[in-house]
Amino acid sequence: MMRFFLPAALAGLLLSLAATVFAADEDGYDLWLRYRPLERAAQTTLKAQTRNIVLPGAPTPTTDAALAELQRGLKGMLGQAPATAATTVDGSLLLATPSRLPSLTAADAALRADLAALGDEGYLLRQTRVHGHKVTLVAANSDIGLLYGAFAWLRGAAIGGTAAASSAPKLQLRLLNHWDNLDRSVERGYSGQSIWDWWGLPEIKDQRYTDYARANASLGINGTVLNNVNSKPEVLTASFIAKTAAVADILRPYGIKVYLSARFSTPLELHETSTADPLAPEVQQWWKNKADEIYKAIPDFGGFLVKANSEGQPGPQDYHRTHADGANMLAAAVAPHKGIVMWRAFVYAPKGAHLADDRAKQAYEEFKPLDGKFAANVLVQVKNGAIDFQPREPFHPLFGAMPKTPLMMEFQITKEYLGYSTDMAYLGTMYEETLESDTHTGKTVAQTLSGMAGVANIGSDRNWSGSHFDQANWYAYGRLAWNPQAKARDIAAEWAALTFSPDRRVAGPIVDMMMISREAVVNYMTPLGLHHMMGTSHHHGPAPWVDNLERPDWNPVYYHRADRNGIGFNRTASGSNALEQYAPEIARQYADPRTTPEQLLLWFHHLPWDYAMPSGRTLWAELLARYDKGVADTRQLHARWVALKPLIDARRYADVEQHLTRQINNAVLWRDACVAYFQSVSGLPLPPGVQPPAHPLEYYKALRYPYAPGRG
Ligand code: BDP
Repeated sequence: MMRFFLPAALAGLLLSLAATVFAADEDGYDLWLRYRPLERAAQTTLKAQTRNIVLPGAPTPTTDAALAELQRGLKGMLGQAPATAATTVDGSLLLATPSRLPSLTAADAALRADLAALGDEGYLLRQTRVHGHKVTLVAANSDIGLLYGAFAWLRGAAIGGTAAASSAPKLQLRLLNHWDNLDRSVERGYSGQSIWDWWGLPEIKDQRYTDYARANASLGINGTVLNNVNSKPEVLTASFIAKTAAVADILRPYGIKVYLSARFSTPLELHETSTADPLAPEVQQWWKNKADEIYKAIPDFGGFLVKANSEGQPGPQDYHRTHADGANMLAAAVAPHKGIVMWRAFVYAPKGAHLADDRAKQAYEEFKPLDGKFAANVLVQVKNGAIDFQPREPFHPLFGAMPKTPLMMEFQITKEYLGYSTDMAYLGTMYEETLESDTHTGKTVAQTLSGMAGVANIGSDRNWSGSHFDQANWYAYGRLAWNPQAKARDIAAEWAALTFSPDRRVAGPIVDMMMISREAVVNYMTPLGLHHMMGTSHHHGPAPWVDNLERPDWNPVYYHRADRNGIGFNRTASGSNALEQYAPEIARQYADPRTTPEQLLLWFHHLPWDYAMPSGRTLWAELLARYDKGVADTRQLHARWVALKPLIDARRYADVEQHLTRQINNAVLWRDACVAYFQSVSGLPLPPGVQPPAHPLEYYKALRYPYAPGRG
């Protein structure tokens, strides 16, 4: 038998030709809903399963959305969309609920039981026989369940997933939080302007709102807070209620409720009351009236999100009332309409009030005593860690500590502290790490939750999230809000296959890149449990030397506490004792540096520079090695991407390549500045082989970024 060997260069050329034929340039607008043509064999199978689409019963806006999505998806994948029909044939795609098609479950007790277990929003997908015909069944108990099922089925069709599945959300509240201002700027937004064009609303409704709804429904997100937690009173005036109602009308068919961030002092600032004291009857009445007004325009309005007595925001403590007094007053206003209040636990003591000796302890100290004191429709929304969305934090001690209060997790999707949308950091691994942490109260963090909120990274950029890979963080957040026990790697694999290609030569390496990316950022910014060393106010770039800000706990030196003798924050009993806020098992384990996970070492301990690390290196040498690893892994990300060039469309390839080049520069900047600074403090020489920073410390200290994006 003769064999032909292609010269490597020719093979490469053919590969790239093939890729260019299949991979037309893309700008990222389609997200993971690309529906690109399938290979012939897959098309044949899929065509046989979609001879027509049948939806028994009267259509609703939600089933219209499901049918439109199926037709859009099938047209993309097969070249043409099947027609909808009234009756099933062999090969129908049938969408049915028990009320739309009573015969579906009437004679099938097993299916009835399966469906009953899925609740209002779940769905099941199955190849089965209905009315004597072989069909693909998408079944649910509600139209929203059908829509979710349609998206899940399309996902499987696009990447060759299983034909049979059943799924129901584990959390009832799966929200996005937009930190979007009414002038269209976005606090900590790195993807253009706000997608909400408040000025144009309610008349002008961008097509993006519908595509936003589709993307979120495809993940099962069922609520969105439209405006910044640092809220303005005007958002609750009649004209903004009308604008909000217009958005609500667009999102409703997709199962997404709208919510607003409410400023606690709204009635006072609008000059409609003489105080904002939550116990004052005029204030209580004002909020009741306001809720009635909102619900008249938006009957399914979700409720309020509130940031109170934190970072200068007003709140009940201004009137010597508690967070519970404030939250319950608002809760009473929305309760008759089935609304909820999400009250944030991200608190800072206002000036002059009680200030914990360690900022990490503040929220627990204020909220733990209030467990059991909140009204039934209040949820306390807790950031994943006790400081503030750092590249790595231990889980917040409030998880597991408030058994009588429903808690929501607040994750940040936008990467305020992880390199904006310029650096690649797949957050699925970070979310997973927090969610699967054992609180030692009989539950993992995930099991303590009633809901999840993700601070959105969505903006007006063509690719929505500022970079192609930041779309993955929106995706991972949504999938984990649906199932907090899902695995970050599986989610990455699904996203990569949908967003780039199911071809294993593409999706495999991309998943590997994603899985190392966040740890790379941790290493080049804040290794070994260091935290909060970013530039003042904009939070870009290294600034471990900053020591002159108004509040001690705004200064990086407060957090790393490095001096000639050592480094780290002692949060054990001999220090701030923040450890005491965790379950005794954790407190005991973390009390000793030898049994503290290395990745959190300097979060909990202040250690001498010559402390012996398990690696055999001194702490000083280990710190340097981590910084170097961060840079090396970032170079790896770039090299791996370059190797994928023949398989990625030219436009997205170039875009990601430029971001990764920029990331290498950012990693080197962080590494060099931190090495220069910590060396100036420790006075220790660099071990042999460790490269000195490119510039003297003064150079890094003089860097300024007055126009960094996303400032609050
Ligand atoms: C911090 C942000 C700030 C937010 C605040 C919050 O820097 O812009 O307003 O969180 O969550 O991380 O309220």
